[in-house]
Amino acid sequence: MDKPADFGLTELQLEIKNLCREIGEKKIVPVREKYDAEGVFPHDIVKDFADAGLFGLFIPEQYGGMGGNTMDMVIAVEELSKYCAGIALSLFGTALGTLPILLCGNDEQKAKYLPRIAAGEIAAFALTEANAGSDAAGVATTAVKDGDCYVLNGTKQWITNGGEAKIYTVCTTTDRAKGARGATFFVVEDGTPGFTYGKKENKMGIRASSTRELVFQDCRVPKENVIWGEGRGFFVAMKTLDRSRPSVAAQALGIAEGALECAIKYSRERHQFGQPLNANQGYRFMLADMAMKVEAAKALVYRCAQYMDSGAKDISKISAMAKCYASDVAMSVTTDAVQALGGYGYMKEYPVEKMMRDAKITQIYEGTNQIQRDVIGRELVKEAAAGLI
Ligand code: COS
Repeated sequence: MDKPADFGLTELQLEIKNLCREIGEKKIVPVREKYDAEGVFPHDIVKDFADAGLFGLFIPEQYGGMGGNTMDMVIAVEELSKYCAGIALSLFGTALGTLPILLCGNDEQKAKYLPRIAAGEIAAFALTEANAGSDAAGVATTAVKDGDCYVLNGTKQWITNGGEAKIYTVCTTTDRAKGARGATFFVVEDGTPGFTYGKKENKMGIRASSTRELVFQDCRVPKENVIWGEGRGFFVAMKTLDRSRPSVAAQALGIAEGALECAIKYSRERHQFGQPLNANQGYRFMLADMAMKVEAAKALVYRCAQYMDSGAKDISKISAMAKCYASDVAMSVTTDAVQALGGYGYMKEYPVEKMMRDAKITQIYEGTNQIQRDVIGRELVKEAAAGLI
């Protein structure tokens, strides 16, 4: 079912895959049910990720990482998400929090923060607020210049790795009247006076991941922590999301593959009417539909990663396509996997009900799938206007 060689993966990528499989089977599977039930952040497994060098996957070698190749990250996230999408999120939520520094930070910021992250320090990306989610330019957290600092006031909502991260990249507005052109990104470290944590969310899925409010009350942040410059925050966010969405796509793909594998195994074991379930043509049709969707999603997600790694700049459309398609597939395949296991699928003794709950968020976060379709549509219109279609 899983033939990585078909996609021309390098030796290193196959090694990453095997390493993640080993961590998944030995470390994640024994705890995933408990962490999901109790909503426990996986500190022990994050340490395993760090010891295995996985936090270096998205960091260039000069800052202590392994290179920062999108395909390497996709392989790792896909494999880990087969076992637990919530635990895998601690890793690529950190990549998301790192991307503003990586893509738009200056040399000093990169030298200061990237080696720490490569060594296993958790990072988080803070864009969303009560009234700014899909409307990324609607951010109301203010940053007002005061001498050598900016003073931040406001609340960020639903922040992945919130409360667990040491390094936060935070979108504010320095001039609300300017909308998208008034947004400014900062690096804010855990422990900065005036920066505290608010409500921890009780979620449907990805329950081993921490999702929490960040509260800024007269929080003074040095001007050196501005990323890319005042008024460029919206562009920092857009560039970041274009780069990070393939990880959500890989998470969704991994969830779907995990669910399909579970359904196929179950269909051999469970007997009804004197034969295994998979002896029924109607049942096989369902498995076939699931497998086709997974294969198509995999081709798109890998194509997206390879396109990004080719150095291409026009990545918004393919990134949105991969995220949108793979997450729709994850929702559909996990729902069918629950159906394929029947009553057992609905019970917690099999992992497919968790996979179905975990899949749902992939259609929502890092831009809802309605936003992804909007991004794809806008790019098509632009391409047509430029005579490319
Ligand atoms: N890369 C670089 N620049 C981009 C860009 C991208 N991917 N997308 C938009 N821009 C630029 C536009 O070209 C425009 O620049 P000009 O003013 O020079 O023309 C500027 O940014 C504003 O763009 P636009 O007018 O399209 O902004 P909108 O407010 O209409 O929003 C969407 C555009 C919907 C695409 C944006 O708000 C978005 O991505 N929303 C979803 C955010 C999200 O994912 N939230 C989830 C929580 S974060 S985990």
